[in-house]
Amino acid sequence: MTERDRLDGDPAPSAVPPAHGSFLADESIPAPAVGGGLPIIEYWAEKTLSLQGPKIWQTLFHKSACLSCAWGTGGQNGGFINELEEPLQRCMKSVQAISSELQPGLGDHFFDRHTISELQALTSREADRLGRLSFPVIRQAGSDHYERVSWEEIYQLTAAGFSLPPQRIASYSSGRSSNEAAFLLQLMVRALGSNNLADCSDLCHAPSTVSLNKVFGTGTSLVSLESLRQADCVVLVGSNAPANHPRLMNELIELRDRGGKVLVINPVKEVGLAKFGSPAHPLRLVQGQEIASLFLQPIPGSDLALFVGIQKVLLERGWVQYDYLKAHTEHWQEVVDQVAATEWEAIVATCGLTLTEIVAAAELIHSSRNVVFAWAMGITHQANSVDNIYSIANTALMTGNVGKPGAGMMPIRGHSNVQGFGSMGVTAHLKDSIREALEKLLGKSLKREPGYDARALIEAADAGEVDTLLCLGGNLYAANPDLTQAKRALGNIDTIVYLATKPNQGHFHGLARQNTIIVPVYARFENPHKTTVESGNNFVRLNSPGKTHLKDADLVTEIDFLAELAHRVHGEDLIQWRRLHDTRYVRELIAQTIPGYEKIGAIDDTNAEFTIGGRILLEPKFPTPSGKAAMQPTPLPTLTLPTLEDFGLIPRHQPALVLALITGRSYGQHNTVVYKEADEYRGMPHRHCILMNPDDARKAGLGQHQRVSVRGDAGQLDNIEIIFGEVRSGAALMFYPEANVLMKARIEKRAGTPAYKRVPVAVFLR
Ligand SMILES: Nc1nc2c(c(=O)[nH]1)N[C@H]1C(S)=C(S)[C@@H](COP(=O)(O)OP(=O)(O)OC[C@H]3O[C@@H](n4cnc5c(=O)[nH]c(N)nc54)[C@H](O)[C@@H]3O)O[C@H]1N2
Ligand SMILES: Nc1nc2c(c(=O)[nH]1)N[C@H]1C(S)=C(S)[C@@H](COP(=O)(O)OP(=O)(O)OC[C@H]3O[C@@H](n4cnc5c(=O)[nH]c(N)nc54)[C@H](O)[C@@H]3O)O[C@H]1N2
Ligand code: SF4
Ligand SMILES: [Mo]
Repeated sequence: MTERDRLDGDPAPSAVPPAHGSFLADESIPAPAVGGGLPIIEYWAEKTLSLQGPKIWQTLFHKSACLSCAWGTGGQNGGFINELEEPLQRCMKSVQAISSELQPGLGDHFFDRHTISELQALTSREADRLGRLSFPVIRQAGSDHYERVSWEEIYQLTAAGFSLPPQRIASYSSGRSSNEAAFLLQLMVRALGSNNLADCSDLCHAPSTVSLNKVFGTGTSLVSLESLRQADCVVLVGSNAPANHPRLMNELIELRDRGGKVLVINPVKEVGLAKFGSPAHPLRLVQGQEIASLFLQPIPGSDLALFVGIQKVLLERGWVQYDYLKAHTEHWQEVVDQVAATEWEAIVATCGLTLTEIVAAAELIHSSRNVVFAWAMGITHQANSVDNIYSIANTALMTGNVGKPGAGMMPIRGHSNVQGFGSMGVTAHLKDSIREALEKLLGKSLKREPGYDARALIEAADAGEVDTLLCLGGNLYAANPDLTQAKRALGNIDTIVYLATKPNQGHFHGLARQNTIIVPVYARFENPHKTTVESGNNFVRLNSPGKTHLKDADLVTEIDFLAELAHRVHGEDLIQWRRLHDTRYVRELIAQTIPGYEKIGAIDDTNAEFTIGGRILLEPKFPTPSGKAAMQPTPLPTLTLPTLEDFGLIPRHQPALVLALITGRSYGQHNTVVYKEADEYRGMPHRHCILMNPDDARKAGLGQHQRVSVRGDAGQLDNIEIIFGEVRSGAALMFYPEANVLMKARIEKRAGTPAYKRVPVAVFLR
């Protein structure tokens, strides 16, 4: 397939895992002793000195926020500057993301030459490497081809789909688009009478939003970058920041340099969390800097028990800050009583750590003045994730570590504008204050019942209850658990419209019953409109207009597409929808309706990026009804695993064992999009590996590099290579999205989020 091969010298990998035994032991890659390090510089050099190099540099210096993660580098002061205006803040992942958007466009006849059946055989990486989507296409029922289609036809079909009963229309979105597009999307959908605004955050940090709102009355990070700099301890739970938020590693290095401590909690001993070499500290790039002062490896899904254990130590040693609890919190007595009543045996048995380890963690927190508690998917991708975050909050409150500089709760957000989507009201559960402001704007009362979140959307579609779906970015198909169900569910929807920059597996597997339309859009740095995004640190970035490298491409901006669609479905009703092509006007509406966003109304004149008001808490006064933090009791989870028989296997019949599988990312992928097959940092040479504890494997009669089958409750993957790594006994790790065929996933009911970590699987030799 020449379109793929021409993109670079790498032969495209086969869609099928290599045959049994074809990876010899000597082809495996030893895991390095340091995360980050020289490979980062090598990657920079390789990319920026390549033919694409000048364009990459130009884009890196463009005044727009990094595409990749929500740490939020870049913006008006140039591509390399963070919100404290410090230079040289750009990591390798931003280069990966830019380089992928700078690919050439698909050839005019690409879809004539390749059937959808053929495209369905592509891996994630192969699909991404086809190149940029550069003209609109449609696939109609019964056809095995996408075909070029006119804009008029697209608008007519989409507007017809959005004129159906509002409960049967929905959107899904992913946090790469702008605040302006997000605001417009939700305004259009809500004005129709639908609250079905599913978003990738439903699969990600929704439990953080739910629990932070409940306890503190605000759903985002309580800590600014400036405040983080004043911490003398960071507790980092369930995050692989060296791969997923690399610039956060510089903060941890600097914290250690000023004598601070880092407590890492993760069942996998991620090498970069033990030791990290950062290009920002060139003298220590190769040998690395110690990150974790203490590294604890609990049983997957048991963090809550560890935090209750830490609280019990605080209680038993008289280290609880009762004055703080009495003055600034509610329900503290209930929480303290519950901790006192929880037996040590239950705590230790649940989290699998020793009392000595738990005491060491409590001592570390107690002996620090200002502690920031930071977490990511290891905490949120659990069936009890809301309780998990409550247990972190309780620990922070018992030690007086919320509402002062240098301390607080810091969810580490994923996509570069996922938090902005939430702020703009793209959510199935809208806050009353925003609904009321929107009602005033539209002069119409809006529906109050929550809509479908991402999982509910798939379930509803599976039940035949959705007619029309608009996807603003993302890959709803591959991001979901149980890909068989996801495909079937999407196939029940009459019309699906995908707005995207690049093709992904969802465009080939997530086909609608009647019409599947792909609308090619501009990436952030090439968008002719001025736009804004919001970082995980609550900082609003302004993106200058740009130009695309794609010659003769027929792209549309997300704003223009949504404004035109809104005009077609609403006419001149309610507001002047066509005026919304002007993003300055959209920002005026945002300033009127979104709390904390008042300053965005003037940003076109001032170019002043800003921190959103009311979110960073430097005093223990909380935006809850009582002004106090509402502590929540946290029941210990019961962590059991099914037996081999439950998976239909006969014990002792063949080498086999049941494990708690963690599914997550390699540093060479961005979510469902794979850039690089190997994960050198974990010693995993390709995507079809399972990282296992050597003792677990040996006890079951399995060896390193052996090929096994992995079976979950939804499906099975064969020919998976065992790689030994520093994973806690009883746990294992595989990559998503490939692993999403395996599980149905339990759902955290209060947040709708699937438990992608701690997935029960059987690993066996066929
Ligand atoms: N390079 C890169 N960067 C990204 C992304 C990407 O795909 N690639 N994606 C972006 C997005 S959308 C997100 S949400 C973030 C994700 O960022 P992370 O949350 O760091 O990503 P995950 O790979 O899901 O891994 C989470 C970590 O949790 C650990 N873990 C698993 N189970 C448990 C548990 O029970 N307890 C504890 N304490 N830890 C556990 C895993 O071992 C792993 O180290 O990254 C963002 N940035
Ligand atoms: N098993 C398992 N499953 C998981 C996870 C896990 O850890 N384990 N993580 C979950 C998490 S945290 C998340 S956030 C989801 C991610 O789910 P999604 O956000 O749905 O998926 P992405 O892979 O980030 O979407 C990538 C696509 O977005 C499109 N895109 C990129 N930039 C733009 C743009 O500017 N505009 C538009 N319109 N489109 C653009 C491109 O076409 C690209 O192919 O996956 C979830 N699924
Ligand atoms: S840390 Fe995140 S925002 Fe900063 S440059 Fe890297 S990927 Fe971009
Ligand atoms: Mo995410």
